Amino acid sequence: MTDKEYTEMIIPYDDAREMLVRRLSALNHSLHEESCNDPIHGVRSRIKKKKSLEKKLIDKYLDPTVENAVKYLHDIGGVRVICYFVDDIYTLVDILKRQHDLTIIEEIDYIKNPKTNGYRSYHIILSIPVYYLDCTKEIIIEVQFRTLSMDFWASMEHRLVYKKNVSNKGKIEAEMCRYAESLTQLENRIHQLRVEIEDLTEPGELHAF
Ligand code: 0O2
Repeated sequence: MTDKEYTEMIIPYDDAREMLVRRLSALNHSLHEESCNDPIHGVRSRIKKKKSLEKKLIDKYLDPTVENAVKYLHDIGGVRVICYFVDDIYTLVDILKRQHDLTIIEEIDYIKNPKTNGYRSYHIILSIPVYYLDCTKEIIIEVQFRTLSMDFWASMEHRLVYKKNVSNKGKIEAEMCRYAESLTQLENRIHQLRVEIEDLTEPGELHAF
């Protein structure tokens, strides 16, 4: 695809990405008003770069055309939502699934079923309508929900080994897998602390943490 074709293709993806980020921010505000407990630590989003989009198509034995990108790639627009706790992720996913104009295309729960390398995250592929002057476009976006510790692990693993040719890969992967388990245990323990704190706190005092 040419640079011009790429630039034109990504416009609605960028609009959809921005709309979803705003929605998540509004959700965070309303959950804060309801329970004084913002579930979202931060949101990052990106549009896949032309080179990496073309590489992904070629890796799938497809011609790197705009048509193939739109038809076969679900992560041209990507949003990553970083939460404090695992149950925050499930709350947000449930709320998004109840928003009528969003269509859930696919869900992968790598939290209940982590990948063998230790990767944990909750992925949703959804389509969101983007309204233009003369038409409405349903745009597909990939949303990844992670806790802080899942994001820490995945960012490090992405930097060190994910889709990379490194020597000693097996050893590094095994070590990273052990760290994923340790982080899960740590996260579970911190979750228990949250429950203990909530049990000892009067409802009116919840804003204290
Ligand atoms: P990048 O560089 O982050 O964009 P797909 O690859 O999307 O056609 P697949 O493999 O079924 O289909 O999708 P999956 O497993 O849901 O992975 C999609 C994205 O999740 C990846 O995008 C990564 O961002 C993230 N991901 C999945 N597995 C791993 C993992 O083992 N380690 C890390 N660090 N991230 C992972 P990309 O395009 O592969 O990579």
